[in-house]
Amino acid sequence: MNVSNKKRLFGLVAAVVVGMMAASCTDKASDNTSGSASAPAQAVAEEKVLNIYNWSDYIAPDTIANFEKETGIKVQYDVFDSNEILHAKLIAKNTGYDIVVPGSNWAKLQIDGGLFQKLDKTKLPNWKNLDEGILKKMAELDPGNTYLVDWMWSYNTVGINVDKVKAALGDTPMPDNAWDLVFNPTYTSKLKPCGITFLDTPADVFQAALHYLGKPIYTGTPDDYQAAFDLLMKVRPDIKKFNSGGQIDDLASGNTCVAYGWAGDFNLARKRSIENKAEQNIEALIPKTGGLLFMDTMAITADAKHPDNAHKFIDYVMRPEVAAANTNEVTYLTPNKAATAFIDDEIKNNKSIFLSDEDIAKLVPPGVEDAKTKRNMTRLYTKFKSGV
Ligand code: N2P
Repeated sequence: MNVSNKKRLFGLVAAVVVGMMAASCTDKASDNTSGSASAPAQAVAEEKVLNIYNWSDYIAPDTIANFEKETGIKVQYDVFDSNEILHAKLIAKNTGYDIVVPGSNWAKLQIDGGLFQKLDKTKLPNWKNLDEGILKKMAELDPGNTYLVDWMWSYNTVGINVDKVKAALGDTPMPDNAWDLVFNPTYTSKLKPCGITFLDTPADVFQAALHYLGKPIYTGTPDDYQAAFDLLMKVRPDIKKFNSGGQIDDLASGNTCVAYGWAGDFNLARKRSIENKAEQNIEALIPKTGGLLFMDTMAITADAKHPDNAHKFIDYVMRPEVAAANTNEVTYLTPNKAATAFIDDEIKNNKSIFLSDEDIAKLVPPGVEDAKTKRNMTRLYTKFKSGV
């Protein structure tokens, strides 16, 4: 991503902040400085253990092994598939995890809830490799870049198996707006036989449906959610399943032909399909009305037992070669400017990963629903999924 691309992305991300300020959180902010890695009580050496909770399929296969070999720290690396799952664990406290990777919008709520501890920058010499523009925009969510380091970023969109979709549509041409493939019954009814999947979270599904309806995706207006629900119910009979992390394998094996999900996972499905000789022609589409931007961020939990090891890992990930290896493996973008030189040309030339300025300008920035809206969304989502 060139510098001007980044500037435009950051312009969008800036808009997030306004939504953040209005966001509510169930937990009250608390003084967590006693748990801070910069607190003097760090004299006792930590046991050589680190517990990480990250999204599935989001790291190169040797990233953890190389860290363990180099440091002697044993890493327990667990995965999740939705911000909702991570958030529920965090607010219940005592997660047992040292590092977690929430979306930036959810992370803002979690910072306000006192669920994270401050980063100790003196333990992060590779901080210098991060892109200044990203840091600046992240600082609008996290003043002074106090708690968060971006892991990777991408956008929610529609992914397809090109050949299967063309065959299923027959004489019907591909729609001008890719979102039609998952929200317009004219298309979904034809695509049903080859398999449509949706992400399995209320927020992801309602945000996309609201966007398709031309509404702000963080509206708190009940009528808007009702309209989104009505839209979703029209395509419900055509949806084969709701899965998030599982979309990669379903697309890669040809089990499904259309998915509403994460652009990086669609490019990863294509890669995996080629590796497995399944040769499915999978593409992440860039809707003309824009995809939904997200940034996933590393944070150290307030009650982390191994904050020093957590800093070691975060600093290790900020090495250009390590950050680039992760991007080369999973096709999501790194905020590490120095990593660009190590990113494969195939990734750099893929327009659905390294977006054009025009496509970046169209990305819809993340925000947060208030607690009442979240409850309403969850209620409607449950009805939508059960189809009644
Ligand atoms: C990793 C997907 C993470 C994207 N496979 C959603 N935050």
